[in-house]
Amino acid sequence: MDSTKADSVFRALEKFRVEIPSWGFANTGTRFGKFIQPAAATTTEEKFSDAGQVHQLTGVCPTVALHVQWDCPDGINSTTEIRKLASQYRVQPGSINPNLFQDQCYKYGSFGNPDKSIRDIALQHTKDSIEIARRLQSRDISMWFADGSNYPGTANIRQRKQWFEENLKACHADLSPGQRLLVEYKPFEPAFYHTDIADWGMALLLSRVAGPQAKVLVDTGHHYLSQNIEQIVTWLLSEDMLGGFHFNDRRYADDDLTLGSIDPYQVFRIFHEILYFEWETGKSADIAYMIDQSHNLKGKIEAMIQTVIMAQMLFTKAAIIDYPALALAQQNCDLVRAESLLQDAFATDVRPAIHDWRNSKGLPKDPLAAFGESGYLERITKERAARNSHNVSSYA
Ligand code: RM4
Ligand code: MN
Ligand code: MN
Repeated sequence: MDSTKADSVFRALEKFRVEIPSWGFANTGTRFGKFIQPAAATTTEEKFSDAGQVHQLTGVCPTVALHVQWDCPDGINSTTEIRKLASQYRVQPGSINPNLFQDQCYKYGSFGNPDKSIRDIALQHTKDSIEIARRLQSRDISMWFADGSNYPGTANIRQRKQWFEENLKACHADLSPGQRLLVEYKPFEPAFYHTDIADWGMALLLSRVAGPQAKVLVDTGHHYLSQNIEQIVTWLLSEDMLGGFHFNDRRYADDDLTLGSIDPYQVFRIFHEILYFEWETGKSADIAYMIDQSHNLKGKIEAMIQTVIMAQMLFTKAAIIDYPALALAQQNCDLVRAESLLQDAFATDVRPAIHDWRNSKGLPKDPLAAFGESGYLERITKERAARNSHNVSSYA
């Protein structure tokens, strides 16, 4: 790799940060059951500790996403404890995720529930989550809804849309000036006939109705298989409506596999569109990169580190695309040249430059190997094995 490209890799790594999810360290499973890992985190403290390890070894994960129900058992009152954990483990609270799907009252939906008293409970929980975010100085409140229906004719879809609009507007009114409401979409699961926010268009419309601080969140696993995700990304960028990502990979549905494990070129194409936008417009895209994956069988911390390494690799590969040449090739309809510019960048081995960057930051050249040698896994396995030997009931 020539030195100009190596410089581009360095510059890209300087600005690339990715948030890791607390629930990625917990025992999770499939709808058929859970396989317990002896080293998995069960308390919020353990999740912070594990996230701190990932950040210490990679240097690029300074924040951890929290799910209110799983990580803030005392609601707003949990924030004192969380602040303590954040300073102890040197990783800050990141996006706050209200949980509008696990309580029994949400059996028939949250914001879309025909029962107003349930919609109000969901609204109050979201307002509490906004307050939690405020106290933790978290910018983003990430809204994912399990709302939907399983059989044709069973839900008034139009009416539910209106209820969503009302509640989202009410949430938006509660935001502090710097905060954002991120609206995530998902085409199916857990509902199998309709989902209230099924795609990016619905998320976009609802965000616009909610207010200017609402943006769309793209979870890479939340699309039909042949969907062109990077096109969605470019459209949202051009509308200034792309707020964040939940990165993961999948082969079939919302598989939540480690990033780039199935289709690294897909992630590269997404990064390419973002960086191309920045190059062309001179604006920097204000996007929260977050990981949303759950590892049933892979070691939790190793899987997270693996994803972070992969994300850095794919981001830097995109960062070395020759954009002036690409713009010219596109203008001239020079198809092979244009496509080759992407393919050449993707085929470039960026790892030596990434190693140099890590070296320059005093970080281990190979974070996975460093983790293996650290003894951390052996220690937590001993400490946590007994508690993990009996099943845990909450999802994460
Ligand atoms: C959903 C969605 C949300 C995540 C939950 C746990 O499928 O991806 O972002 O918070 O899972
Ligand atoms: Mn998600
Ligand atoms: Mn998901």
